Amino acid sequence: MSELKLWGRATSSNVQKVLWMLGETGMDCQRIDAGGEFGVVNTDAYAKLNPNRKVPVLEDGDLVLYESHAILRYLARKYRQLLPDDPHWAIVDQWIDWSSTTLTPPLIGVFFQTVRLPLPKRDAAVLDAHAKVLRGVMRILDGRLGGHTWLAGDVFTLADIAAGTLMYRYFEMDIEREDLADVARWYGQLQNRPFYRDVVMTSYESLREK
Ligand SMILES: N[C@@H](CCC(=O)N[C@@H](CS)C(=O)NCC(=O)O)C(=O)O
Repeated sequence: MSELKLWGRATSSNVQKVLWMLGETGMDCQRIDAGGEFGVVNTDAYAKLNPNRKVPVLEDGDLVLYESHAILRYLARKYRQLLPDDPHWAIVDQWIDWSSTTLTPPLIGVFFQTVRLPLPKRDAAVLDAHAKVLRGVMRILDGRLGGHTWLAGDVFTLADIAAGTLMYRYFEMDIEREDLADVARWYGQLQNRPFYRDVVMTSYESLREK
């Protein structure tokens, strides 16, 4: 097995998803700081790896891959980890896509309006709009977890990594949160996983723009 190389700063939630998976599965990987305060993404060499100039990027031998969820799926399929047997992987895929399309936009929208942007750049109307959407989305998550131990069913999978990584930001942000018992129970389960604590539950203070 060639050495895995992961480009991306450890404060990026999308990098954290990959680091969490690597930790859960005991895969070795060399991480190289890139993005944010580290730059690198603006170089021509990096654009060849990812023309979007975003992190993470995974290199596995000749393979260069970007998009955090594509990286999770690649590692899971290649190394047969954290993905249940057919046809249940479709449910995992469903919740990974749901995380990208439905959970991430309002949650990161609220994160920008309450953490990342400096006060003069914040907009109360934008915050309200994102917060309103997020409330509905979190109820959907709670409904799903009401009938299932983990997001895709009885076992921990990539779906928990994709959606669960964002829960640290959700629960740490200074916002009103509804009482969602099953989301709270699931978040407790995530916090019991050592790599969640090591990789995801880390300070994001350096992300506050001055
Ligand atoms: N859909 C992409 C999003 C990648 C993305 O937006 N990454 C952010 C960090 S979370 C980034 O690279 N921001 C610019 C930077 O850090 O310089 C993925 O899942 O990998």
